[in-house]
Amino acid sequence: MRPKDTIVAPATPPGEGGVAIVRLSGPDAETLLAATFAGGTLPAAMDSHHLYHGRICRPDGQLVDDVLAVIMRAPHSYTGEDVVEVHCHGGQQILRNILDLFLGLQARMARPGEFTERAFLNGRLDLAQAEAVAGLIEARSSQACRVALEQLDGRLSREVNRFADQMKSLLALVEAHVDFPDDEVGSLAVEEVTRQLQAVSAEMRELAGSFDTGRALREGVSVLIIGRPNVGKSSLMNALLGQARAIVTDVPGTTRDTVEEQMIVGGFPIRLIDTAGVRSTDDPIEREGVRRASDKACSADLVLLVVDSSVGVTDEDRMAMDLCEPSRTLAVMNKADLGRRCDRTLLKGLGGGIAVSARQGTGLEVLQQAMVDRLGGDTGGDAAEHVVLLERRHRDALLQALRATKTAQQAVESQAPLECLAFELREILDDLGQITGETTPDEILDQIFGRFCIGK
Ligand SMILES: Nc1nc2c(ncn2[C@@H]2O[C@H](COP(=O)(O)OP(=O)(O)O)[C@@H](O)[C@H]2O)c(=O)[nH]1
Ligand SMILES: [Mg+2]
Repeated sequence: MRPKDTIVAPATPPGEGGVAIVRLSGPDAETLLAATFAGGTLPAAMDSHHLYHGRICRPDGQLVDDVLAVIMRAPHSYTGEDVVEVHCHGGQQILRNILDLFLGLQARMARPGEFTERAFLNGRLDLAQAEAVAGLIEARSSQACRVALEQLDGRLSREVNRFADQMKSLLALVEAHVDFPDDEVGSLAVEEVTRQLQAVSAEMRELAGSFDTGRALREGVSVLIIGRPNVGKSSLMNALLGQARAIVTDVPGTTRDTVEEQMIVGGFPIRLIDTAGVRSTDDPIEREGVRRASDKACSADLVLLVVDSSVGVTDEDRMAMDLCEPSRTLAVMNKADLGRRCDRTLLKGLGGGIAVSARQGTGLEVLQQAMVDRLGGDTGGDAAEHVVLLERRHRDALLQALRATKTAQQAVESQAPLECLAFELREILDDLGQITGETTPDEILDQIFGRFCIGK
């Protein structure tokens, strides 16, 4: 299964930079460096994992670039094969010249994700860890980074392997009964089997549920700003973002559609969405905006209901309030600089009403903390203590395993032949193995690694 050819690709993104890195992996990596490198230390004499200064030259001796080169000899490299990295100047043409040079020798251009695929095939990483590499590269917030790093460190794999180990010992027990029904194995303790199946499915269900957090980390949590016109929704959005994105005017009804921006709060990526003011209106375009706002209020992870602190809660505010699900809503009393005429008891259950002034920038930190606390219930807190699934594929494999666990339980309860139970236990093992890559079909592997960037 070990690939025999040597692959090459840029490991740094396209564009200009101080340094670009060309990476080679495979049995000829060192030979290829030896054929092109001129310096004080020749590749054969280089220590593994040490950087050496020299020049990359064409076979006719023509200089290509002044570089640093490193050999990471098998098996102690990312791919488990001989890996060479050439650190050249970060220019597009230089990079192309060096790539062309290696391609003109025996190297082949790597497919996307092929380095990580080789690491997986050579047993350097399991599949969940390999996917974590992509998750880490894509991570856009500190929490997403942390979860991906833990997965790379094998936290998810250990958890999944623990479930698999339990199922394996159960299977061994059941198989012993199938093979030697009259032997000294003792009668299969039905209650014990049921207990173990229940325990493992409870844990698998919890892990599968953590995908909600993982998805929030990857895609961002949606926070919708809602309220009647002119209470300062767009101003609040701008104040939170610290930049003028949404249009702010004195004329009620300016923000006719929704405006979306990204920000990070408490390590969580947030998609902040400004909406048209909620009110009854005859203008069809504005009505459409209001309709979209109420649609979004239903699907948002968190709603910021803005009221005008200096005016108090009006009938139109109540219209907006009616669109909100209290457990996912925080009331914000904006324009606190103009005074406070708001009856806070009306905002009870909506976080009590947090006083801010979008204009003066006061109260924003308290609001951000309240947002984190609200989101933390099903995101932050979870992420810190438990394993979090980042991949829908992992969640689906767990759900599949859960279905097989249920069938296994039914087999036990209905006293079906033990072969049926053994069959379901093998199914569970197969499903769990999809996460770590033991049982993942080749075409799925191709899909997974195909999503990676070139050079990873
Ligand atoms: N005094 C004061 N005025 C504000 C504040 N926030 C917004 N405004 C003003 O209220 C008006 C409406 O603001 P805008 O953000 O467009 O409201 P929206 O219709 O809810 O999006 C503008 O004139 C803002 O300058 C605030 O905190 N204090
Ligand atoms: Mg607006």
